[in-house]
Amino acid sequence: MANIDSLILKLYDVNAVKFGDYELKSGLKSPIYIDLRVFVSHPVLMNEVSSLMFQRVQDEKLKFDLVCGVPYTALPLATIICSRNELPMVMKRKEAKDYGTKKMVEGSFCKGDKCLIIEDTVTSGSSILETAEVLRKEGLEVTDAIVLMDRMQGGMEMLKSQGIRLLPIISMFKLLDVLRAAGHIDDATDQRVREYIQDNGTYKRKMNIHGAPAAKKQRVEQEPKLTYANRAALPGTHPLARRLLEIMEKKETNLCFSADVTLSKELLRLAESLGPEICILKIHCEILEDFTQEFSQKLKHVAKKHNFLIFEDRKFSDIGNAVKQQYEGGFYRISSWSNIVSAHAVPGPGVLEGLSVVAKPLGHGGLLIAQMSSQGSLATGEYTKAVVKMAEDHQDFVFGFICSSKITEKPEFIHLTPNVQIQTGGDKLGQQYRTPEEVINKGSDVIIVGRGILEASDKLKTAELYRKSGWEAYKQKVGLVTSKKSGVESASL
Ligand code: 5BU
Repeated sequence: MANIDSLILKLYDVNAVKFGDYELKSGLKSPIYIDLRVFVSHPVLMNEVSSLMFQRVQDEKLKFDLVCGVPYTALPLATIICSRNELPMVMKRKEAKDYGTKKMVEGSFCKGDKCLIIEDTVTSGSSILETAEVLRKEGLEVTDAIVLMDRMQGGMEMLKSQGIRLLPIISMFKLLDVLRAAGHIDDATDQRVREYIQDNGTYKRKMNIHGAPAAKKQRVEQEPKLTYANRAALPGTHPLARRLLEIMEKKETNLCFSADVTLSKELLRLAESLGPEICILKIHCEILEDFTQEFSQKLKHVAKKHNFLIFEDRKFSDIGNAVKQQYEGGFYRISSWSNIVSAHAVPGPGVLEGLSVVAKPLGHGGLLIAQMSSQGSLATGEYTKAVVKMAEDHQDFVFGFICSSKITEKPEFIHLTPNVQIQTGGDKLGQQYRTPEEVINKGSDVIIVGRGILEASDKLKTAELYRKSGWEAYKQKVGLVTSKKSGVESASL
């Protein structure tokens, strides 16, 4: 069925399916990780899944009086199915209330009513069975369960032995077929997962994402962290952020070089030599004594050649009408050469509306200043929260923040942090420095380094050092660690 194929691809796009070397809380190893909890953030997908589930109910001509979703992920799915089709629902509690009625099942029902179970993923079948047992204790009858994804690890057989027929929408083999045909997984991964299923989930071999022996045992205690590439693929990611994340992944760099120099010739020379090391070149055009449009065109040319983005750190902070003119006109004509600009949130949303009129047709994007690295900055606490909210309301223009640490969990936003030097400390004018590792570990994505590179005698070597240290910190953070022994990458998620 074509719509199942397209659903599988969408699940992959929203990171509900991942491949790697996972060790589940149960201790079981798995080369595939399925997490359908992300659904709640994708209403169109939720509707699609709910429709397919209900279609299956109709195809099978199932007879029932009530519907119950297994908490938590299947609860919203059951709700949509019931609401759209005007079916009564009951809810099973995770724990009995310790006061009042101590009920385990909420809703109205009569003894002998037949209850259909809805579930998102089935591995062993124990979650469905647990729900069924509670419902049965209340006098309800349970004979059927609809599940979106069957991991084919014995759940169906186990449930059958308990009198429950499992009706899956997607099987693991179908999932592999579609992802392989679309080029999302290679033959080796496909084979590995199939072997895993055939071993019935008792996957004992130690392996990593490349199939080589893993250097050390790593546990999955929580949801895997998203890589830059994963985030680039999210549907809510701004096109410019997507481009940036792809550049970062391709060039293995999260280094933004801040070239605060006064002569255009020097800036071009630095861009040319450090270009391969960086994902963004940040400038303050007003610092240049000899800015010309010819220079800006040359800079664009170098940026294209070395595949980095140009960021004019203009920190726009006026009313919409003024910033619009400052951005596109005047002496600098910033919008004609800069992919990214920064803005303060102080004036309110008008500043973003003014900038976005210019940026949108050109495919540019903006960063909001949510925190500042200078001592005594007022951009803290409630102000920072309000900046995040403003960004969320203007995602067609704002794709990230200048900040000192992670300020939102939304993976489509990129965090860029200035004040980075390998040696900590500060300058005499209130700047306070932190190391690349510290910054990346605090949840930032891009390190902005200026004088740490500019003041070094060998700028290229120093830029390379910053790039490597930022990239290593990122790999550690997302679990793509390089084993010193084997030099092999493994996912520790
Ligand atoms: P440095 O030489 O690495 O200290 O340069 C830092 C750059 O980042 C400089 O261009 C500042 O304008 C910019 N910056 C910053 O340092 N701190 C901030 O909070 C913001 C920008 Br916003």
